[in-house]
Amino acid sequence: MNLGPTRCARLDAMAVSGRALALLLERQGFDFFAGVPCSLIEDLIAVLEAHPTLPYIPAPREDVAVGLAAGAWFAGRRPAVLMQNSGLGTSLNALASLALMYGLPALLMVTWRGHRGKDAPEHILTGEISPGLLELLRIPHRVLAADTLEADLAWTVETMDKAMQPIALLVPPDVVEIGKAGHGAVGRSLIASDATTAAEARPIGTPPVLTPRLSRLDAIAAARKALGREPVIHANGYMCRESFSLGDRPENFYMIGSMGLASAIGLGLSLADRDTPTVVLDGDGNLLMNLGILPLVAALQPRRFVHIVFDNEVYGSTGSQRSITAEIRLDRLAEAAGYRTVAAVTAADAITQAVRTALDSPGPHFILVKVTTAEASVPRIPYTPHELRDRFRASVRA
Ligand SMILES: Cc1ncc(C[n+]2csc(CCOP(=O)(O)OP(=O)(O)O)c2C)c(N)n1
Repeated sequence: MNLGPTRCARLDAMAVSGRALALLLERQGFDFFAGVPCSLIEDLIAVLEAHPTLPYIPAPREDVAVGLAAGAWFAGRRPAVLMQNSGLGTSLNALASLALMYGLPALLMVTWRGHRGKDAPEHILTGEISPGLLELLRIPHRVLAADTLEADLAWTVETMDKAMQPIALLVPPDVVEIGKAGHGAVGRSLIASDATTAAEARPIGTPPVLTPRLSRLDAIAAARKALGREPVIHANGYMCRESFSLGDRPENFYMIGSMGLASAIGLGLSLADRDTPTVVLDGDGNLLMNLGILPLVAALQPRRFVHIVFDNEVYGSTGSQRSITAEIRLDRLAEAAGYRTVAAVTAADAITQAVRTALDSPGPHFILVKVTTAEASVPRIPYTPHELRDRFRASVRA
């Protein structure tokens, strides 16, 4: 196989293919991968997802990936954690008080969104401070480049073994090809090698798998049919853009960062103003990142809280890497946590009806909407973060 840099069609820059990078990582002895996806390394993850021997575990949060890597290292593996630089924030404590404190070697492959100040608003500050964060943590790091790839990886292995701690490689855009590799199965090599697969292990009485019928765009349209002037918090990713394309309203708060926190914002709003119905449009990846919200909602019982999760079983916004929701039912978790009502729907009429019923009755309500992985081609939200803040607050307080 040619391991040299190849031409990247989408970025028109010299870049290494995901396959070549996976091979180099394998040659350096990396044999355990965990992370939360970023589109900058979607091809690498796609190769790992389908790889027969290199397990990739789709972690719900980056700090969980750091924990998984620690466990794998104890078992004799050489682990790598794949994360976007936004995940440095999410995993700061796991890095400081686990990986660094105990001295647990791992490669941190950190994609560098906001590189040189050119990116969407949510990446600018984090992009600027990413090397500084690694310096503050005293994590040795290099910026990965396609033409020094082998040397960079060799340095990483040597340094992590010598220093006995995590070592980071910052991956700017244009270094790894994107959009060429297809996606495989969830952690096939680890999970499928077990005697029992997660699907086979389902307890008797678990409801059948839900078959999605609608795209998320159509499902959002069906949900929105039931809405009046309720505030709606949208989870980050393409969901915002799709909802925006269906018709903008000041009562829509579009999150363009802070993955996982749409439900927390909605809960805060609902607790501060218990009479106004609050709707959260969440994603499966977003909810998995903050699963603790389910018992919190259940414990606090906000009566007008409507939590709708569009579950496409993938991290669609970063290249459709599989999440774990093909294996587990989020509505079952919400039910077990103690939401007052729980529904699971797939058809347009049923979605509209479920939202209507939820808005008209005491909650908290949880509505799981299984959708296909189809993604509409929709424009970016044109507002600045401050504009979004001001118009939303004004609409809530009106
Ligand atoms: C802490 C953190 N890690 C990773 C990302 C990159 N990221 C942005 S959107 C997204 C996927 C969200 O998945 P989901 O909620 O299932 O929505 P979908 O994209 O499928 O609509 C990811 C991984 C991020 N923004 N923040």
